[in-house]
Amino acid sequence: MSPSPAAPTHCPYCALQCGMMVGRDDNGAWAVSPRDFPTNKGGLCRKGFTAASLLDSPERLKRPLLRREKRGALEPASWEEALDFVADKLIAIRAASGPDAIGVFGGGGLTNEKAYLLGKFARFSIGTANIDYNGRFCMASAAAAGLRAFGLDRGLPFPLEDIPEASVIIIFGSNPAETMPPIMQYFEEQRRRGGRCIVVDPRRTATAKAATDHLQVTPGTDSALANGLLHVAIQRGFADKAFIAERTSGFEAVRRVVARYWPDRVERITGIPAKKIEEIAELCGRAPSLMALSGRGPEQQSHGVDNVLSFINLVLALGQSGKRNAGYGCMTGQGNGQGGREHGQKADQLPGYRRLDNVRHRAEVAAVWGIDPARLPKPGLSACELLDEAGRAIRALLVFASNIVVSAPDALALAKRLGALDLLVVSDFFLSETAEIADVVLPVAQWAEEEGTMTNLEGRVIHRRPVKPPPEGVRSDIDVMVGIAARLGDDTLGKSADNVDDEFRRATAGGAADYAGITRERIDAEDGVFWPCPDAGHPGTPRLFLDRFATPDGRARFHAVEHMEPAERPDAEYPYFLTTGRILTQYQSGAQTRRVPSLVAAEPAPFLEIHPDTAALLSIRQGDWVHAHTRRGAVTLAARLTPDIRRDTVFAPFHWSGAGAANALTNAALDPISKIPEFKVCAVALERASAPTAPASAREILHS
Ligand SMILES: Nc1nc2c(c(=O)[nH]1)N[C@H]1C(S)=C(S)[C@@H](COP(=O)(O)OP(=O)(O)OC[C@H]3O[C@@H](n4cnc5c(=O)[nH]c(N)nc54)[C@H](O)[C@@H]3O)O[C@H]1N2
Ligand SMILES: Nc1nc2c(c(=O)[nH]1)N[C@H]1C(S)=C(S)[C@@H](COP(=O)(O)OP(=O)(O)OC[C@H]3O[C@@H](n4cnc5c(=O)[nH]c(N)nc54)[C@H](O)[C@@H]3O)O[C@H]1N2
Ligand code: SF4
Ligand SMILES: [Mo]
Repeated sequence: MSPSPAAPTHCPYCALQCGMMVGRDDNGAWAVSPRDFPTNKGGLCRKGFTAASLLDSPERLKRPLLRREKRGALEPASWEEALDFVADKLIAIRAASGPDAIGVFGGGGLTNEKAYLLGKFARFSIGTANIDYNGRFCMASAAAAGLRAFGLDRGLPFPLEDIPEASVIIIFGSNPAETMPPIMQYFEEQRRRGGRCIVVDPRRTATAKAATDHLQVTPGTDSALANGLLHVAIQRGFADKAFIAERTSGFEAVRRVVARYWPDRVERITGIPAKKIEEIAELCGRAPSLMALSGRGPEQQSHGVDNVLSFINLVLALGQSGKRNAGYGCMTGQGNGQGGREHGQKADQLPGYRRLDNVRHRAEVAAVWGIDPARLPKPGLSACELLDEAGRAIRALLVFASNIVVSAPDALALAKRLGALDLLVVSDFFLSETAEIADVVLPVAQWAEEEGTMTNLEGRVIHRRPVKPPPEGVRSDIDVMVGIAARLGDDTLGKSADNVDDEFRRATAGGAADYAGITRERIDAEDGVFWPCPDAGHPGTPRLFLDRFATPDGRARFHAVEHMEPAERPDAEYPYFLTTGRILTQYQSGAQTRRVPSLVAAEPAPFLEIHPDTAALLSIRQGDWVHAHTRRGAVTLAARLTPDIRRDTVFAPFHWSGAGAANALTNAALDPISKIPEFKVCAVALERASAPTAPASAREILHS
């Protein structure tokens, strides 16, 4: 095959949405080359570079698979048979148990148009209230905190180009050097200009090493740290009284609470020396411009919303919000983690960041759909609650773009719940671990075979362009939804799908996340357009809150936060903290990146990071097998000794399944507001093991 001209598009993976060219190389294989786009400035990480190799992967699903007998094997089926099978079951379940017995689970990797249509498919075609998505595992705490404090949730309220302009940046619980490598260009530039960058993380990560300061906190103590910093800053007279009076409300309660977080006490909670807390507070207090950026570290906790709010309090009290080159931002995760949470695949939400419990919002969306607002269901169950009801109130689950068997917390319990369903349907392009246990697997097109828009971590809407047609036998997620809807008696979803670009933008018009003016032509001409952008003449909004916050009175709101312990703390039986997260060369559940040979070669197996002193106490040497167990499950992992982690903490990446699946260990304790699970903190016991335990696949758990 001869090389084909490369076409411009974006990486399928993370929220940076790096620009790339995709075409055939001299050997006829699909290949990626970097493209100069404002987010990545020509940079790409190894995952992005190798993404196109999966387009022609021999493991690609090209025919629907059907489990005709409950305990039988998955066998090839025609599309007609597979969709008929799904629809017949759904109709029977709906008749017996009502529409809410059908759950829909979406993903932050879906385009805006697909996320929009999935919400309509669930609420209108099926009529269920119960749709939620994997973003609930991701930035739900930051989103809830942003809504509470600023009246609006957009990951970063400013473009990346503002980062180098900030004089001081606090990165709390994010490791972009591994999770978004090209973004480091902006932090490096900030340092070159003499800025200070403080990383708060229990591990001395690649990001911490690139920073000027590292605060190696005890897991689960970010809010105590933020309260301590604010305590010192107020005591030293750095509170911005004019800003607080003019642009905020609720400061007094925060002042009272943080008065009790004197540095010695905060040192005892966080492990950060009081002197260091004073130094950093002074630095923040004097900073001409301060940014605080959060990642999943403090967010994926049972007090995730409070953790974020406590840093927002610091930024607000110092007058470092609602102006250029300053403010709080969340570094969103998945490719469309941002857009995916704005357009209706979240349990409480309608397109345009509208709310299902708001009468006006319901009427606006119902008008676009041409239905009576009463036909819209009430808010449904959030992701973990939905999965917990599987096989109980939820009888059927349709999964689009998530590999929950690997990525949800307390995975062994989840596998049992999924096994109790009457019907599990998975739409994917690979036989993920979740697809493996499904009753029906529907093979769909990949990123470079479809067109749509995505919204990156800055709120910049970008254009995903098709580079090649999908392989024969493969359909799109949209075809799947339309095919099922039609069999359920809804012929209108097909019409919506034909004009989904247009209908989607109309459905957002007038909402907080207004995309009405964001056409693909504009995106191409302007390197993306920032929402809100209500009409064709509007320039888009790279910077939010400069004049006013998005609350009804225009003021940002303080929230007094008391530091609270995580749901589980180390004790005599389970003496260490376990935290989980990511490594550079693997993506999420690994369903994609564990199928890329060069990434597998780089990091072939899961491991456990452990401090050499801790390892010595347990007679564990480099590379030894370690049996790690919690109140929920046990795994065996190879020990990776590193002085970069706290002595009381171990770290496991969650990209693998089977015997090394980190989520067999994690705690599904939820934040009461965001309903995010506590992936980042639980208590674990460790012992040296002589051999790895046999891998327990979800399929085996189900049938044991
Ligand atoms: N290589 C790679 N890149 C990715 C992804 C991937 O899977 N692989 N996934 C994408 C997605 S969906 C997301 S959400 C982002 C996530 O991006 P990040 O938020 O950067 O990733 P994590 O590794 O989950 O967590 C960040 C850090 O939190 C720290 N941490 C743990 N507990 C605490 C705590 O109590 N307090 C503080 N302050 N820190 C703590 C961990 O040590 C870890 O270094 O990455 C995106 N990019
Ligand atoms: N222990 C622990 N667990 C975690 C986390 C953690 O830090 N620690 N982080 C959590 C976070 S932040 C996240 S975002 C989740 C992510 O976890 P998952 O939701 O499992 O994310 P992926 O592994 O990306 O799974 C996406 C699946 O959908 C497929 N897919 C991709 N794009 C499409 C598409 O357009 N259509 C369809 N139909 N399929 C598609 C992929 O092949 C893959 O099988 O994991 C969470 N789990
Ligand atoms: S940083 Fe994210 S968007 Fe960029 S190439 Fe890597 S995975 Fe893709
Ligand atoms: Mo995420």
